[in-house]
This record gives sequence, structure tokens and C-alpha cells, in this order.
Amino acid sequence: MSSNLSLKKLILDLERLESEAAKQIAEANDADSVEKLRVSFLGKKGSLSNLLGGMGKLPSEERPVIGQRANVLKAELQKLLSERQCFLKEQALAETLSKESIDVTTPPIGTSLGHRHPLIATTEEIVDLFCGLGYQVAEGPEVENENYNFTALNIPKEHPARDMQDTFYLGGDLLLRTHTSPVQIRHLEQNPPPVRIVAPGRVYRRDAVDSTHSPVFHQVEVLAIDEGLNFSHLRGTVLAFLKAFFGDLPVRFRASYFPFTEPSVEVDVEWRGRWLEVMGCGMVDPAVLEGLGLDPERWSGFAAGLGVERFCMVRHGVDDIRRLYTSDLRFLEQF
Ligand code: 2NM
Repeated sequence: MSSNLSLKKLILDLERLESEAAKQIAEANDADSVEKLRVSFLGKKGSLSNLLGGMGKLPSEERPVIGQRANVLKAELQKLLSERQCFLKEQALAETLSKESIDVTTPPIGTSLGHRHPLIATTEEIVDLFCGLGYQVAEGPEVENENYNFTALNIPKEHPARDMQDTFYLGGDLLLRTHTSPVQIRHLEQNPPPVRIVAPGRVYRRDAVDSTHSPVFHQVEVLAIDEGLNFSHLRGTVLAFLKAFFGDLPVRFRASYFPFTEPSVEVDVEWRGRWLEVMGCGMVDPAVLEGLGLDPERWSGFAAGLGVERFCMVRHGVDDIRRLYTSDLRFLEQF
């Protein structure tokens, strides 16, 4: 009878423990509290161990009844504890996510994208404008020979016109090109007209350095060869290009001389109250066409050459050409 009483009491205690534990677990609000509850209910010196300590007083046939119930209770509490732990974790994460936000437009720290050099950007802008008029890009070597750089361009040996473009001679008949015109000659040798090309690149002159001169600079040259091309086509092309690059500024054409064009002109734009020379051009001299085996009675064309540095300096108000070559980031980062 007494053992029956203790059995009932033990079962009641287990049931009370279960409901009490379930209540406290449901009320635990952080991971630490849940862990403390686990220790206090299921730990070695916890409530469940304590209760089962009283099992020794039971007759041996009743012990498995309690043992089984205790195991069920233990499993049940473990399940409640880990569910609560999961729930709290998820709740904390949801709260963090709702509070914290990432500004994806914030500039990165410590990296800088950089940008094109102003000279390259100007070259590309000029080339793009001519591409828009149907021209194709042609390129060639910076180390040239006398024939392509001078003779084929109607500048024979010993002719005073060679003095206008003194260059760096590399031995033999090799030299650094003084303009990109040799690219046009090479192109015409390989491609019969009609031709419309634009030749950007680095060129060399034996010049002393000052605020407007450099022994290395950049050119874009333009060439159109076709049947029936005349000075009006040259004028219209130059005006369309200058309007696209500078906007609607006054433009004037001045008679000039180049060995490879006849007639030849220099082109000025009025910029901040003064006339600025921006390019040279003309109708390709019949002697140049004949040298290429083209009949000047059938083919005619125009050519133009411009200095990229001048265009870049006018566009951005740069006062000294040397700023474009010294790679001072305080200067370059303004573009
Ligand atoms: C200029 C001015 C005028 C020019 C001529 C040629 C070629 F190859 F067709 F003969 N290319 N570029 C030329 C004409 C260049 O630069 C101021």
C-alpha cells in the first residue's frame, strides 16, 4: 500500500515537473535561459534526477513503470528545449535583418576605378566622330622608313620641306614617323579606292620642349579618296566635325602650304575671343596619287591632320602641354 502511494506520488511529481518545465521553457527569452533550464531539469543534479532518486524506495516491479515515464518525459523536455532554442535563434536573426540594412550605393573603401587619360579620351572622341561619318580606323608602325614618311608624300630627298618635319633618325633609312600620313599611304597600297579612313597615333618631331611643343605628340589624320571629291566635300566634312567637337563656333579657312596637298588650308576656330589654329587640310596632291599608281584624272580626295594635344588643351583649358605627360594625379584626377 505504501509503495503504491509512493508510485502515485512519483507519477504526480513527474507530471507536475512536465507542466512546470513546459511553462518555463515557453517563457525563456534567450539562449542562456534555455540552457539554464536544461541544466536545472535534466542535469545530473537537476529536478528529474532528484525525482528518480526516490525510485529506490519502490518495489523492483514498479521501477520500470517510472523509468519508462521518466524517459518519455526526458525526451519530451529535450524536444521542447531544442525547439525553443531554434525559435529564439530565428527570432534574433529576423530582428537583426529587419534592423540592419546594407546601402549598396556606398562607394567602396580603398579602391579606385581610375579612368582614361584625357589624351586617349580626346583621341577616341575625335575618332568616334569620324566613324559616325563612315570612316574606318587604320593604324601603322611608329618606326617608319623615308619612303613612307617623306618620299611617297611628295617630299623628296634634299627638298626643303623635309626641314619642316625634322625627326629622329634611327640609322639606315629608318626614322620615327613625323605624322600618321604613312599609315594612309600603306592603306592605299593595299586597298583600292574609294577609301575613307582615320589614322590616330603617336608621332615624333625634333622640337624643343615648351608649353605648346613636345617631341612626342598625338595626331589624327583623315583621308577620303573617291571619284568627284572636291574642296566643298573637304569643307563640309571639316565644318561638321568641328561643330560636333567644339559646338557652334566661328570657323575660318586660311590658305597655307603642305607638300602633300594642293590647295592646302589651315583651319581656325574662334575660342574665347581669339582665333586658334586647330587643323591643317587640303586636296591630296596629284603627285601623291600618281606615286600610288592612281589616275588623278579619275580619283581625287582630301586629307586633314590635327593635333590631339591642341584639341584636348582647348577643350579642357589646359595651359601647358607638359601637364599631359607628367602623370601627376592631382592633375589627372580632375578629368
Ligand atoms: C595634314 C594636312 C594636310 C595628309 C595628307 C595625307 C595623305 F596621305 F593623303 F597624303 N594624309 N594626311 C594631310 C594633309 C595632313 O596634317 C596637318
